[in-house]
Amino acid sequence: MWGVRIPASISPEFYSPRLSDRINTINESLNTLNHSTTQPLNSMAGNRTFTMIKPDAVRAGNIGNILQMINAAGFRIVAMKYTQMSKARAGEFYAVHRERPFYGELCDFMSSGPIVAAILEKDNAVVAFRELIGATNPADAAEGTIRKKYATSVGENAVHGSDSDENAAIEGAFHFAGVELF
Ligand code: DAT
Ligand code: MG
Repeated sequence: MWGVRIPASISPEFYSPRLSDRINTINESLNTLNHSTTQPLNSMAGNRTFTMIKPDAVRAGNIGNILQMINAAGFRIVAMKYTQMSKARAGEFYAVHRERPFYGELCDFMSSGPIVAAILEKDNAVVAFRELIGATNPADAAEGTIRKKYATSVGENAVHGSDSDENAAIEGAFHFAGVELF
């Protein structure tokens, strides 16, 4: 185990609020570090991706169907949560698209209801998952893909999938703390 944790039993009022924040940050970092040292070494080797089951698919009752396809395709669930992004959080998540004409619509839609966020593991996860979800526009998506089956339009396209190992790591960390990964 790394470091000496500062016990929560010591009343936070004892410290200044700033110091108390610093202590929380340090304790969280230690949790993450301790947890990350228990992860398999190959967890760094490009075998993880990040996904969201988007609000349209949740509203349509397709969480179970989509998880079944993900499972059948051989992905292991590393982390998962049912949550909702505020418009500001959705804007942050999709900041790379901020100059695109559909950015406002995208942020409204992605914050319009709950999503399922997950980190998935499989060899070559990013590419394998992009294959499983299909093209952005369901009209162009191959037969048997998640978007072909469950997306209704280019904007409301049922699922997100990271487009690179680097973005998978950034997007996973956006939604999950190290201690939530298994
Ligand atoms: P993908 O989700 O396949 O990686 P992207 O990164 O180009 O696609 O775009 C992110 C999301 O933005 C996409 O899933 C849905 C929305 N979007 C993309 N192009 C759009 C368009 N032409 N009109 C409306 N929404 C669009
Ligand atoms: Mg993308």
